[in-house]
Amino acid sequence: MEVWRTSRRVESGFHDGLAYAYDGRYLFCSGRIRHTADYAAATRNAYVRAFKLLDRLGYPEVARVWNIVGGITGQVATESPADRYGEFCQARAQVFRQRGLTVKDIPAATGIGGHDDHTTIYFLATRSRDIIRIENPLQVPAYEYPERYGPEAPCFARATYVAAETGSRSGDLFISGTASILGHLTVHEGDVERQTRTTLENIAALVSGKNLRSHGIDAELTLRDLDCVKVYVKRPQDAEIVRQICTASLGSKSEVGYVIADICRDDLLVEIEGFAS
Ligand code: 3HB
Repeated sequence: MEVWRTSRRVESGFHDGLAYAYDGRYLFCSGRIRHTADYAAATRNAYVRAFKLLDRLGYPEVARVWNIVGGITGQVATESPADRYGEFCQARAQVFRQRGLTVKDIPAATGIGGHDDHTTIYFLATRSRDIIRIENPLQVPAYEYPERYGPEAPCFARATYVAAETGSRSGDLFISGTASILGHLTVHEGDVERQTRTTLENIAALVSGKNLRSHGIDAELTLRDLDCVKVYVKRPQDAEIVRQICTASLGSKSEVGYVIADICRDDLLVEIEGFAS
């Protein structure tokens, strides 16, 4: 479950099957997609409803999305060659295209396995138009992945930066779910320790001063600056070693949650996301 806290006054409600809350800077909303026969249509419908809500409440820029997909690597229908994640990616890309989003407008995201027969979506959107999409020098942008991973490449940025409002100190950096992928290839198949280290190295490169400056952001971060970290571990028996590696790399005050979940590629054993401000 995603929980985001704010010290500002919050208004909340329900609309068109979505729960929402907003604080003047961010709007958070969530919805659930039942895995009915036409999964792609149900996914498109939920994304369209979420965007309508963002527009209606005046938070049109989506900065960060979580997609918790039950049976993420399982088959959807016997006649479909794509797995559920592949179908999800197709449906999402269609809605993004319809909305006119280009790769310069897409959110940071997580797409991860869930434990029931639903897909749960969470959107964090903002009124600010001052959002920068960040890519990782060590990875091919996900939206350029070759077709062998699925009929439609996953539409998300490696991170997004929402600039500070005037008067406040720094902006907010949302880091997408990151895994042991170099270029577009999974590396260290079957080796959870090396996958965890590569994942952390990927995030370190993403938030480095060199990479942030190349995207026009005057900031320099390390793994120790991350907060609201979530570590998704595929096999329960790997959780302890993953925790040890993460604890040694992350800041001692960072909030870190560990979750057992399937990852979107069968050969990935761990995925890590985070936030910094
Ligand atoms: C996604 O498709 O939104 C996604 C999937 C991941 C990691 C990050 C984002 O495995």
